[in-house]
Amino acid sequence: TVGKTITCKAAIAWAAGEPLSVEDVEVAPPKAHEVRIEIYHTGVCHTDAYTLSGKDPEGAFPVILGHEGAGIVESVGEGVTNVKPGDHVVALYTPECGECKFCKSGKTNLCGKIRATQGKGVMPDGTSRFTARGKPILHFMGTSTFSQYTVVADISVVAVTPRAPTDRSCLLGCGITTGYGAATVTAKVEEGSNVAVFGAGCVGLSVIQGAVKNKAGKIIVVDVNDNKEKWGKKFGATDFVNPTKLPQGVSIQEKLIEMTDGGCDYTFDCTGNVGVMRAALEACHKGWGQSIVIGVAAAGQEISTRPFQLVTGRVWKGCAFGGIKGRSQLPSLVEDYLNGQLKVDEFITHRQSLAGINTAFEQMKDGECIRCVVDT
Ligand code: NAD
Ligand code: AHE
Ligand code: ZN
Ligand code: ZN
Repeated sequence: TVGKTITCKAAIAWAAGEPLSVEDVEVAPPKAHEVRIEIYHTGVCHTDAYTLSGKDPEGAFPVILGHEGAGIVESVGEGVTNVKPGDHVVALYTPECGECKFCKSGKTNLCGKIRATQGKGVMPDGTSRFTARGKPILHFMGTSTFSQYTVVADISVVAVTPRAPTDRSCLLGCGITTGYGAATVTAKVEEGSNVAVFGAGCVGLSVIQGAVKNKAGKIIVVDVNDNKEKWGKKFGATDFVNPTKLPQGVSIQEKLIEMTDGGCDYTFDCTGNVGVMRAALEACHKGWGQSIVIGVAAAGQEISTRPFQLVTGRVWKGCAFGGIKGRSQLPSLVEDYLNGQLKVDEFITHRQSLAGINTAFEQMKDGECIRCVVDT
C-alpha cells in the first residue's frame, strides 16, 4: 500500500447536526513530513460532539472528526524521522515541533507551527488527503481519527511502547491527559491543597487523578448528576456537592468557601459552561486561589466576574491538552499506565465498532458513560 491511495471506511460528518455517515473514503499517501496511520482505536470526546453540533466557530464540513486515536504507522512521507512504519503511535491534536516560538518558550505546550492550517481542516500544504464521493473531505484537529486510516503531520504523532494496547493508549490522546496534566502540569497542585473539580466526566475524573497524585487535601467534586458522586470517589475525591440541591440562597461558591475555610487553592472547570467557570473562579481562596478553564464553550459565549475577584489575588487560567507536550511527555504517561501508576481502564465504560459510532455519540450524553472506545 506504500505510496498508493488506500480506500477504507471512515465516519464522515457531511453537515453540522447530522449523524455521521460510515462510508468509503480514499486516503492519499503521506507527502513530505506526513505520516499515514492505521487507526485501531479512537475515543469519542465531548469536543467532537461540540464541533458536530455546529457551535464551534472553527467547525467546517464535510469533515472526518475524532482526535483521541491510536494505531500503527502504515507509511511515512519524505523527511520523516520521528516515526517509522510499524510503530505504535498516538495522534496529537497539540503538535510539538520543538522549533517554533511557542515550543522554544518553555512556557506552553501550544505549538504554532501548523495551527493555522489545522484550524482550516487541511494539511500544512493547504490540501486534504481525504476524498469521498469524489469530493475533498476536511481534516479535524490535525488528527481525524474516526477513520481506519488517517494522515497527520509528523509533528502531530508520537511513538509509544507497543506493550500498551491501543484501546487504552487512545484515551491518552485527549481526555485523560487533559485532566491529569491540568492538575499536575498547569496548576501544579501542591500537597495538602484544597481542590474543586466542576464536572466529573473523563476530563474531571482525570483532574481528580492528578490531584490525588500530587497529594491534594480536599478534592471536592461538583456535578449536577448525583451518579457522579460514586465516580468521583472511585478516583479519590473526598467530597461531592450537587449545586442544584443546595439550600435556597446558597451559591456553590459560598458552599465551597465554607467547606474549605475561605476558598479552594485550585478549581477546574470541566463542563464548558461559562456560568460554572465564574463560580469556579469565585470559589477560589482570596490572595492565591487559581481557577483553570478546561471546558470548551460555544461560539458567542463569554466569561465574566467582578474584576475585584482578580484584584484580590484570584487567578484565572486555562490549558489545552493539560499543558502536556505530546512528543516529549506522552510516552512516559503510557509507561505510567503500564506500571499501574495511571488509571486508564477505569474510564472505559462503553465500546462500539466504527459502524456504531453514532450510538457512541448518543451514549456520551448518558451520565453513566465516561468514555466510549470505538474499534475502527
Ligand atoms: P463530559 O460531558 O463527559 O463531562 C461533563 C460533566 O459536567 C458531566 O458529568 C456533567 O454532568 C457535568 N456538568 C454539566 N453541567 C454542569 C454544571 N452546570 N455544574 C456542574 N457539573 C456540570 O465531558 P468531558 O469529555 O469530560 O469534557 C469536559 C469538557 O472539557 C468539555 O467542554 C470538552 O469539550 C472539554 N475538553 C477540553 C479539553 C482541552 O484541552 N481544553 C480537552 C478535552 C475536553
Ligand atoms: N475550535 C474551538 C476551540 C476548541 C478548543 O479550545 N480546543 C482545545 C482542545 S479540546 C479537546 O477536546 C484546544 O486544543 N485548544 C487550543 C487550540 O489551539 O485550539 C473554538 O472555540 O474556536
Ligand atoms: Zn478531546
Ligand atoms: Zn512548535
